[in-house]
Amino acid sequence: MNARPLLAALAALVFSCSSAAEDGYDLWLRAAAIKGARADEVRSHISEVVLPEGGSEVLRCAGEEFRRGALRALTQDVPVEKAPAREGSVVLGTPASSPVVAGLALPLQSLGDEGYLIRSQIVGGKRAIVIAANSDVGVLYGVFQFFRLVQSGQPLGALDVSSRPSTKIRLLNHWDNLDQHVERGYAGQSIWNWHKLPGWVDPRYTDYARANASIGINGTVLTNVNANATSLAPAYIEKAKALSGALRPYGIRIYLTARFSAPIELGGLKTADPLDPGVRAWWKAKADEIYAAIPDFGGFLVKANSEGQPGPQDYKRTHADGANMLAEAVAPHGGVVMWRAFVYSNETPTDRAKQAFDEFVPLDGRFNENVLVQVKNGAIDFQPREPFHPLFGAMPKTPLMMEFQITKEYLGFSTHLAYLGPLFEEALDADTRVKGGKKGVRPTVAKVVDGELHGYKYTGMAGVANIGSDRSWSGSIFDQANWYVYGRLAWDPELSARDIAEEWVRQTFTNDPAFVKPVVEMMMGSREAVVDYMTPLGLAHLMGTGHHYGPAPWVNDLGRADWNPTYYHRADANGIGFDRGPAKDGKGGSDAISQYAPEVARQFGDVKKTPEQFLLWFHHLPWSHRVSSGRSLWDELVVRYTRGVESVAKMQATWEGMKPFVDEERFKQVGDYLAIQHEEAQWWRDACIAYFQSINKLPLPDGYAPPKHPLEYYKSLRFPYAPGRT
Ligand code: GCV
Repeated sequence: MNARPLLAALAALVFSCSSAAEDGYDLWLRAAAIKGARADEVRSHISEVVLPEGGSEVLRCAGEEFRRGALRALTQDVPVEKAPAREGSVVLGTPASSPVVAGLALPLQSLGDEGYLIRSQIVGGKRAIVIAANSDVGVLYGVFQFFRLVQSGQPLGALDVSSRPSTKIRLLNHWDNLDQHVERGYAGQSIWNWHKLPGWVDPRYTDYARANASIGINGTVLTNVNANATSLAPAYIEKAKALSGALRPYGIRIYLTARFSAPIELGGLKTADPLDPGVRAWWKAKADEIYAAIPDFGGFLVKANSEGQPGPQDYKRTHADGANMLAEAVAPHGGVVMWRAFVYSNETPTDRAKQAFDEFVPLDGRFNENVLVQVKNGAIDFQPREPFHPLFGAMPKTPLMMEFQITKEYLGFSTHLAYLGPLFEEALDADTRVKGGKKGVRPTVAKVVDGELHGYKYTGMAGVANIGSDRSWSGSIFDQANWYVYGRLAWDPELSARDIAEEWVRQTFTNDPAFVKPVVEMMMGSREAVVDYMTPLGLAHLMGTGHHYGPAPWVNDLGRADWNPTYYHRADANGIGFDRGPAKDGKGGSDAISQYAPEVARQFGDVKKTPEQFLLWFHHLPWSHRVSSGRSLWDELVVRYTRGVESVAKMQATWEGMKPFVDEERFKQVGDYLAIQHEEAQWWRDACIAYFQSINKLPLPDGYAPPKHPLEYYKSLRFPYAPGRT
């Protein structure tokens, strides 16, 4: 590699970036120049970099990332050597690529295919830091981890860090349409410019790949699960091939969504019946065609027989029949099929929360080895808070992938500050209490997903991306933290949301404790604030029709019962909440609780033992019901709604105090968005209180202000152009 042109380019990059506005484009990889004594310390540990000669594209990227990181941190390049020439060198490589690394006999075995080791040790008589792995991508991940330590002010003197991912497939799911509209996207248009591909490969794709690799994401589903068969047409395979070329050097594989009816729409067949030999042959040929263009294509993601999407049930076949047909097509190439469990039907007379379980549990053991069933964290739909999905733990013979939503469809789009780390952590840490898994392993959702409990061969996590064409990628600076925390937890579900928030804050803003502490605190409380002002005490799905922006708990006239907020809250003059306990005398609950393991079902079935945060998810209770604070349920709802608004006011005050630490542009954007959030939190509170009060006719507790407007005002609001619509 000729170092000079690269150096010149990197130097130009650093200096152009340092004078540019802080618009968030550089994400957590912003890598501010380090100053003072810390700069001397860092310099003493990275006086040169020892790189293997040649090597794969991925390894070359690891070397470039190292040099870029060093240049940004220290505003000077580090010399490249073949062996340590001076004290304080950093050695990168695998035993296969680097004779220096091979000579060190490092304990790499336990790191698997993607893990890394970072360690301080003497190499060739010189003090050094070694970043080593079994694979080139492991080295790349190690370099990113190293700069995480550098940029977050960690000591570098005695490093001994090793890490390997808990899940194999760590994906973003883009709900991006071919016309660049992003379903549930609040950050502009899709970054995939299908029209200009394959001729124009936007350099932004490389920045996207770097950002993802830096947090361990190793794949991306380019297209919406509400799929368009055109994405599998030859011209689009060429476009996807060009994209895969941009992402591959950073270890990112591409995946596509498969529209189940594609054999009819693209192939001109009369049927898409998964047991039809012609249909099977069509998919096999399609898979062969894709793999001929993209040899490391990851596979297909499928939404079938859900919200109007075609699927195997159109032919009276099962989800397993459909998934297995596609799995057979990609298996010879090492691909996988991710089949979504997000299915519910208006025609099915049971609680929507029960339907995925009822549909999929009987199919356990009937999926091919390379099928993963992808399950949302909760049984309804990415609400501000849901109990964990009862499918986790209930399909021991089928790999279950976690699906989180990073984009905030139900949590205030990109103008509300809501750090999702606590939401993800709460779901992953939930104890399913299922029996029969590996002895000694606590059966948490994380342990189901990472395969430890049931010994799955394939494991994975998917996050519905919040990325778009906005300069800030995610629609706001703080929404970048949600992309970041998702990636970090997909790598290691045991990490703490708080630690990850701190890591992100340090890299994105500053290491100054006067900033880090209050901002991490603010982030950690932010999701709970949203729960309070939108859906306290286990309420769910009270959002406006279609766009899901703002409150509309009164809506009861939609085409499908289970799209109406009234279906979820069931408020009447006597009480509120969804009874999911057992049915009594033909009346009462939906019995959704019986889908959980017996101990969990007992807890959720008992009003006194149900965690208050899920109270109205599982129980229909009188307005006068006493909650743990001693207040009536109604008073408690009002208190929580109000508390949510007050929490946002506190966030505003915290942010005001951060002015000395933040550049003008980011300070202003965050402050302005918090003002929008405050106004909208008040709107949520007032609209919900006005509506529920119109039903129960109860007075507000003393000292609590009435809604600012009459209910009719809130009902009259319309948002025909809210972003992200279907
Ligand atoms: C992609 C919710 C969203 C839809 C989304 C669907 C899904 O219903 O509102 O936009 O469709 O979930 O996850 O498939």
